[in-house]
Amino acid sequence: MTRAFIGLGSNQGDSHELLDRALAELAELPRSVLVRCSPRYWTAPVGDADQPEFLNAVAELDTALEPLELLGRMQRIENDLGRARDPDRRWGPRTIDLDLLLFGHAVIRHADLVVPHPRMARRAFVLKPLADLVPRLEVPGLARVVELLDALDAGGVRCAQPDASEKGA
Ligand code: A4P
Ligand code: MG
Repeated sequence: MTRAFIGLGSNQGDSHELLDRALAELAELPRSVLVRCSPRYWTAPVGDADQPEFLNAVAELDTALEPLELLGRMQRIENDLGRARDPDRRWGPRTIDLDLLLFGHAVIRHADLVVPHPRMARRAFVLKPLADLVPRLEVPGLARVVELLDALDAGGVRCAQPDASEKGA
């Protein structure tokens, strides 16, 4: 089994519900075990600022799937959950986005899959939830998760655990 980390993001529809459904589908993947999920965070949009905040989290999955097979399964989950792609707006709003952040210690440079995820080191919305799970994990070729996070401004990232105060707001 290889330990993989998957970033989840949503800023369209009921984002908590969509993350719940994505996690339920990850838990059903063959030859895989969904180990745990990080806390969730509301995060300021990165790349294309003119869109709603995202709900972000990171899931830890033990899997015997090959990386490209896992990516294909993740893309099917995105499609199941109503992901529509706008070719003119690469970083625009989405119901659900699943990114393969890390796949064990693998470094993958394939036309359809780059791991570690090429933009993760500069994204607090990825590194904050990842640091909640594995702060001392070494990102291949870079540094420890917590070291990468410390180098960023994490101001646009706030805890979003669904609790009484949020529901009553
Ligand atoms: N691909 C290559 N490597 C990977 C990988 N490690 N994981 C390829 C997933 N996919 C990978 O992805 C485009 C192509 O990337 C795929 O065909 C796959 O073969 P996509 O999911 O279709 O498109 P996308 O997600 O819209 O594009 P991209 O460039 O992956 O965007 P990002 O980097 O995922 O950024 N701001 C906040 N606050 N929170 C967010 O979650 N997300 C984005 C999307 C922008 N801004 C955000 C957030
Ligand atoms: Mg993506």
